[in-house]
Amino acid sequence: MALILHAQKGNKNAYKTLIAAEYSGIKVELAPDFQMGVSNKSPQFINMNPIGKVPVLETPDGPVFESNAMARYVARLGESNLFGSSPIDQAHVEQWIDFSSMEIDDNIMKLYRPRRGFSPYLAPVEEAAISSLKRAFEALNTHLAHNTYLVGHSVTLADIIAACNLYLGFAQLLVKSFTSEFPHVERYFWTLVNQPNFRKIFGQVKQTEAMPPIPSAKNPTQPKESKPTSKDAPKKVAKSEPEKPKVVEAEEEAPKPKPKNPLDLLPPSKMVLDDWKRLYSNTKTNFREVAIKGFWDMYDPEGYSLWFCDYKYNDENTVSFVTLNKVGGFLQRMDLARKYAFGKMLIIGSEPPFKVKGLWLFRGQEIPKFIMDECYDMELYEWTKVDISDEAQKERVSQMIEDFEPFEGEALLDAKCFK
Ligand SMILES: N[C@@H](CCC(=O)N[C@@H](CS)C(=O)NCC(=O)O)C(=O)O
Repeated sequence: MALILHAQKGNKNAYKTLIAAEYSGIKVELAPDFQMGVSNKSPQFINMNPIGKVPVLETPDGPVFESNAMARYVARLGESNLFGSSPIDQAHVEQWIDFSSMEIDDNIMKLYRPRRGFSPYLAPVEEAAISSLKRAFEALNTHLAHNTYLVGHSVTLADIIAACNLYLGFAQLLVKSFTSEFPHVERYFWTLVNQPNFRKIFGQVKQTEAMPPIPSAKNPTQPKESKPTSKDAPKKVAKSEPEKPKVVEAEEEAPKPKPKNPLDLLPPSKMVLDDWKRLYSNTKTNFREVAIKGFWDMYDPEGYSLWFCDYKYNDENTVSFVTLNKVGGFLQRMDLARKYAFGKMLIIGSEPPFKVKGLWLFRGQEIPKFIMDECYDMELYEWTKVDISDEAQKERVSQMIEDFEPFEGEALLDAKCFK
């Protein structure tokens, strides 16, 4: 029998239960016809949660309210390892759940509620919340510099709850100039929200480009919670919804027409990127003579450019699998550039700290702006355009494409290709 989740769509606290359910293999259905401000005021709802707040989870053994408790319940029902495998892991999972609730979510809500008109706006309160949030992000950033996940080597409930709390921040409040001070938090957040079990629930997440304006007396933001509309009508089963950006806290945005990518408007190139990718993939022997020679024969310096990249924080690459995951996440996030790019990323060294260096082929003469704007990893690298009139640079390109070892005198820990 499925558990019934009472919540309006887009409620990030309800997502904690839905994502935990994906990991645990537990069936959860959204209560039909839930209307914020109406359903949660009904006597039946007050019987389930005396404070009348959402979400609430209806189980065969009675209701559970408070979103962290609901997610814990669902995590314990299933077969998953969402609490880790030892008492100390469990303690750390609980530690990070409390940290992300009290140090992150509490401060995010102190920013969110006044900006959205749900509570009065007071500048000193906002300033204090920002400074507490920065303190929490600094601590989180330090932890994540050496850890892919909050606890152990796989997703736990702590990551699910942290991601849901960060989600509201990234989607509605925290612009790039704020989050870029915390590159490991950014990497962590984007890695999580792109995991299939998160993506099913969040859809495609986009970082906000601006803080909501401060509500003024002239232009107050209407508290949406008290004004249910037909738009609040819930979807039947969140788990099987098609993937699309989800709207946080029940707000709809009009779909924008998709502009053409400026790279599609460039003069045609004699180089066909897919032909090169095919040659790269299909060459199993004599790589230098076949693939590398083929690359230089095909390369069109007018239609494409080559770039070296160098990770700026190599001294933090002290753990091999964290470094590999970091590069893997970068390549996943480059998915948006598949039509316009080819890349090689080398993880160099047999001892930590590992160096991460790469070579990228981009359509056009510059690094495409949409990639710079949308893939935050780009800022973590120093980018240098390859001068192909310089034979030494050309040779370096060839070596990077063919995973030449030793590369600049060092062994390769791994080489990853984006094609
Ligand atoms: N600590 C609660 C927070 C619940 C909460 O604040 N819910 C809000 C919506 S996100 C609500 O129901 N507001 C309506 C109200 O205050 O009456 C949890 O994590 O479940």
